[in-house]
Amino acid sequence: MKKSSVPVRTDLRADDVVVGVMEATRERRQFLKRSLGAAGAVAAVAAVAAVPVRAADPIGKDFPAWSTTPGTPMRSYGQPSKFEEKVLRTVTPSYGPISPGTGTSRTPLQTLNGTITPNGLHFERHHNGVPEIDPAQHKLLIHGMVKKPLVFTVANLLRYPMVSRTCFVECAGNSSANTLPKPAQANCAAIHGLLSGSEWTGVSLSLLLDEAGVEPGAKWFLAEGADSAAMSRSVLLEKAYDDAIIALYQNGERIRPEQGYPLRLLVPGYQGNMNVKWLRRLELAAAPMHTKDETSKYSLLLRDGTARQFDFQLGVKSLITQPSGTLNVPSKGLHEISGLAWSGAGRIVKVEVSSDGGANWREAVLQGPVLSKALTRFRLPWEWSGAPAMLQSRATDEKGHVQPTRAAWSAIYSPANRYHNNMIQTWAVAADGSVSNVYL
Ligand SMILES: Nc1nc2c(c(=O)[nH]1)N[C@H]1C(S)=C(S)[C@@H](COP(=O)(O)O)O[C@H]1N2
Ligand SMILES: [Mo]
Repeated sequence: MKKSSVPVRTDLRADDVVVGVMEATRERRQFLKRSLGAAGAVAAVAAVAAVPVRAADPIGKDFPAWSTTPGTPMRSYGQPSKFEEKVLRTVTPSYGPISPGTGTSRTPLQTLNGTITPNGLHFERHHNGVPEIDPAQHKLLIHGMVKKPLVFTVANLLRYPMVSRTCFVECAGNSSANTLPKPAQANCAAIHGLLSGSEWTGVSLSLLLDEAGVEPGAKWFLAEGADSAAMSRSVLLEKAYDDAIIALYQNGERIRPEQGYPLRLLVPGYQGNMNVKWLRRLELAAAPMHTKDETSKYSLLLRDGTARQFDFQLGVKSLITQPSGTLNVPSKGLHEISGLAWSGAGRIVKVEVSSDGGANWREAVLQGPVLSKALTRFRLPWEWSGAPAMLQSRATDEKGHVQPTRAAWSAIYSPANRYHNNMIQTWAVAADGSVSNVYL
């Protein structure tokens, strides 16, 4: 005989289950008896469908309206619940009327969970606004030290075999607020929100370069954007043969205008800046080009007064996102500490959490799958006694890099350096549960 398909409720006390089910069953039976009398089977089925069958709600007095009335129809592009309308990017003011699109908007890391950033909440960093590019007119040129210069239309590129890379994109200037002398009292988005994680899909750069035929002696390529900032960066050719792609899709749909529509260079684990959006040109060369975006900017100022240029890879880093700055711990007792860890060098192998400012550490659980150069979620139960606490996380990657303390990081870089801040973050929890950003 076929088994009943009615799910067994295990979340209610035995009394509730028995009473609840019986009530509903009894009323339904009485109702069926009444309506079946003269009308016959077909009419009865129609009547059953039209009249709410649910009479008593075991988890409240009456069923809420959404359980007793039909829902809204389908729509061709979905939106988040209206109750989540406050989950937004933090937009920093633009640099003024000359270029209103220059600036950043930041991912609300403190209100998200998991490891993938919804496309509408991916952080933005534009050096001269978002261009509106017609994909039918956009072209990508590959030239310089190649046997056969090639021009690709977007339609051409869409015909190539594709691969996906699940990885983070982090601006080299992320967390720069914490390189300033005083800790900003702000939330995770404001301090660390130039960080997002996505699955990017597109064409392996090596495939396109092989088609153009790389000349011996070529060691670098210049990547140039089609925006009016003409973002241009020199990248070592090795990266093209490692994991760089020309990305066309972001989390399954075509890349958003803010992320580089119709295509961007994706160099997993490298400075966000090098993921050139609205990509229009790749020029192969024997040496780097020393563009404005890699001389005056995006090179690292060191303690000894020199600058380190072409340091592409982002360091191992982690961050507790819950609880975090301005998010209060509501009560004493059990909470889950959760956050993100990532490294430009590969996989995260360990995240340790301290609640006493680094005196003692406990190993957090890493949520799988743990992917190379991707955001990794860590979690750890935490019993809060109500006493003031100093929460920290410290990540280690598969190459053995350990996230530095503020002191260790500051020993390398000039006080004027704002890039590549991967130092350990400290969130102070006060006795009243309020969380603030502190330097330790
Ligand atoms: N063409 C172009 N590419 C660009 C930029 C830009 O302004 N123009 N900004 C860069 C910077 S500084 C960063 S951090 C990343 C940000 O990518 P996102 O806006 O998709 O988050 O894009 C990079 N690529
Ligand atoms: Mo950036």
